[in-house]
Amino acid sequence: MEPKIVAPNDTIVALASGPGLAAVAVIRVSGPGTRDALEALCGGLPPPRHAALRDIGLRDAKLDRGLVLWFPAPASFTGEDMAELQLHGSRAVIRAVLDALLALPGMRLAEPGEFARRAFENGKLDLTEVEGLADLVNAETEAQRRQALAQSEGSLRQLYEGWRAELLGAQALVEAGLDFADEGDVAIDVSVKAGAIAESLRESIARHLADHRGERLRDGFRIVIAGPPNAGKSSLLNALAKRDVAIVSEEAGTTRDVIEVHLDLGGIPVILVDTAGIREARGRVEAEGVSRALARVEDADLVLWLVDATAPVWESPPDIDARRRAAMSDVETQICIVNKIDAARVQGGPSRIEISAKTGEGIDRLVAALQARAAGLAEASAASPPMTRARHRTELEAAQAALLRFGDPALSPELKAEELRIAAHHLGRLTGRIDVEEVLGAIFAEFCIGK
Ligand SMILES: Nc1nc2c(ncn2[C@@H]2O[C@H](COP(=O)(O)OP(=O)(O)OP(=O)(O)O)[C@@H](O)[C@H]2O)c(=O)[nH]1
Ligand SMILES: [Mg+2]
Repeated sequence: MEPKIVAPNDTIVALASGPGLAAVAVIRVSGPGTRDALEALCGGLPPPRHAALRDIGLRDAKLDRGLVLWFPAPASFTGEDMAELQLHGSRAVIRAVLDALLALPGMRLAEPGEFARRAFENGKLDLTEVEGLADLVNAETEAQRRQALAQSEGSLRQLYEGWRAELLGAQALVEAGLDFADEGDVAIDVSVKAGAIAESLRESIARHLADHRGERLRDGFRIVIAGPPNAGKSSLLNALAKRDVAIVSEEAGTTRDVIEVHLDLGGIPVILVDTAGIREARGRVEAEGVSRALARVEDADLVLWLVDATAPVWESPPDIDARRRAAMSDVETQICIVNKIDAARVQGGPSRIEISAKTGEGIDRLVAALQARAAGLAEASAASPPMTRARHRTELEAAQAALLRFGDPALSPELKAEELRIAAHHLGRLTGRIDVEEVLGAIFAEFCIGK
């Protein structure tokens, strides 16, 4: 990235570790006043990038003793002069040291995400790396950690910058073709070359857009439990969550709302959803419940269709137009489950799993099947870095639309060059090379520690 050096006058300070008691707390300082702050409170500058044990406080008022790290610009996280103080993690120590720092001229508390923002503005990180870092700070499962770490280290930046460079190359070719319009052969040659680049990019972007795994891994893989009333859906939710989340009763039509539980399934984040039993509803409230259940089934990554072994007929799942799921057709999207096998003898079937939510029989097998599916999801996304956010999808769709218009043979070379410029513009917005001011606030707010 081309570094845009910004030199705000104020120096920012913040507690970088979470609030609450801890053995050690970390306070970070960034900006031009960092050097003076270390001189005032830590007895001078330690050697750069080496931890030094120091008394911290004013000469006549020692506040704590801790490790001090000094990172002179530009080799720091933000690109500015920076320091880190590792203190004892009590509220009293943190308060006293923050107050002492804030009493220095030009020092103020950082806004949420302001360290990352300065790193971005100084060209230390591109926007996808900032997003990866925010995801890493917020990661809850192993697969989320892996994906966020790769993104924070530039996996998506490299991909998108590579595409943008190819687009700019194709644009240069088309523009060169305009200059050689009189020399027919040369003009045709460059236009064929540019066309080939654009076509191959269009295919790469289409493949990337069809891959929803990164977004699922970031937000949670949605598993919806659905089936006729009284099949034991809420009992299964409770068994999988290992706690009493949903009301269970022998009355058909107990669950009317949608109930969500967040689970870590072998490192994969899962949103497990319990729904109202699907039947001809009796009354307005139940009808609303059934319509919500159907909407969740439509939107699910995986449906667990549950039937009751003791029921005379086993209902089939509703025939739903799962448009979005069709995009992930390489992953199986439904598992049929027969529940209450403790109460009725059932004939084993090849494509279903038999369980008892009551005794726990078969639950291990179901969990193993869900884990295998979830692991497949995480593995596939390790091959090439997938997009992780709606923001990426929006920009890539706009780039793709421009590339499609570029492919129109009736388009003049001038307009073709313009379409390539538009596509490159959207890729530039992905990495934050091009004006993205309106999205920055929301991204940097994700760094709110301890929210
Ligand atoms: N014998 C037996 N009973 C079960 C089992 N699972 C659930 N039940 C019972 O079946 C009844 C219905 O269970 P729920 O979990 O409320 O069923 P549901 O599918 O959520 O029902 P609705 O919310 O009304 O659609 C309750 O009386 C449960 O105790 C099971 O594995 N074996
Ligand atoms: Mg229920």
